[in-house]
Amino acid sequence: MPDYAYILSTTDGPVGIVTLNRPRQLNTLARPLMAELVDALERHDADPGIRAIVVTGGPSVFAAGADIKEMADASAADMLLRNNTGLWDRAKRITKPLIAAVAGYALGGGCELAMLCDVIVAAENARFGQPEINIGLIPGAGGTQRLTRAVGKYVATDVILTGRMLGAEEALQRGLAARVVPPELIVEEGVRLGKEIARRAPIAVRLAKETITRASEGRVDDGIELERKAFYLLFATQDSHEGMHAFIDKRQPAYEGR
Ligand code: CO8
Repeated sequence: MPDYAYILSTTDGPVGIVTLNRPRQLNTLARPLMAELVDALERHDADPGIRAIVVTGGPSVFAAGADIKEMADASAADMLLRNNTGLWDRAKRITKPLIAAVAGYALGGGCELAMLCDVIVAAENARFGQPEINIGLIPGAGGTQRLTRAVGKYVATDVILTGRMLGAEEALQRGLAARVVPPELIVEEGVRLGKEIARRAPIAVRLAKETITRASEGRVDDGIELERKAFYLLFATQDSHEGMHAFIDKRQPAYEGR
């Protein structure tokens, strides 16, 4: 395994363990961290000795979301060109079961990372949320899609429009988390689940993951992905601002294709 700066990547028997390891920044998902995470996932995925992969931040914090400082001065075009979602797309192509072992905050992109996994084990101190609305944004890495499918439209709307957090018990009740354990046992429980899966026939496990993913995600998020990028990009055009101002000024817009 390469020498990573922001994560740790280890194994325990047939289970790969990737630990986000920037706790002082609450494991914010800055691009370099995401790049390392995806690299480690792909290496475990390619290793025939590995049958399941645990993604965790250890017993205190999972991840407080995308790095707001990295995004604060970005234009729509910057966001599009950075193509950070490309890293998320690569994570989605991992074929082995991903187990999110979540303790502490899993907010914004952190919650989205947990939901990109196939199963979520939560510590009693886990706090799930999509608080982007508080900074004038919406979830950008699948949160509107996956949270809605996990907990239903009405609870997801409550959570996404208010930014409120779900504790571990509520996450369990609502079907977001599959199990709850004390924080000090969170990694152990993730690995235990990984080993349980590892005893099953690998090809059956792989196909089960693929078919469950199809059931829960279908092809909808492909469309949403495209919509999001298109929406961002339009704010970088003169025509969208011309159109909005023309509407407000009650005049015909003069579009120039720029
Ligand atoms: N980005 C950058 N820095 C952060 C973030 C973040 N998301 N969260 C925390 N930090 C920093 C704080 O600025 C602080 O830094 P410093 O010590 O230098 O001042 C340090 O981490 C500790 O944070 P706090 O002092 O705030 O700790 P508290 O215990 O008081 O609060 C909270 C913890 C509640 C987690 C609080 O930090 C918070 O609300 N954080 C922001 C959470 C948030 O809004 N997350 C969503 C971000 S947007 C997003 O995730 C969009 C995903 C889209 C992905 C698209 C991919 C292309």
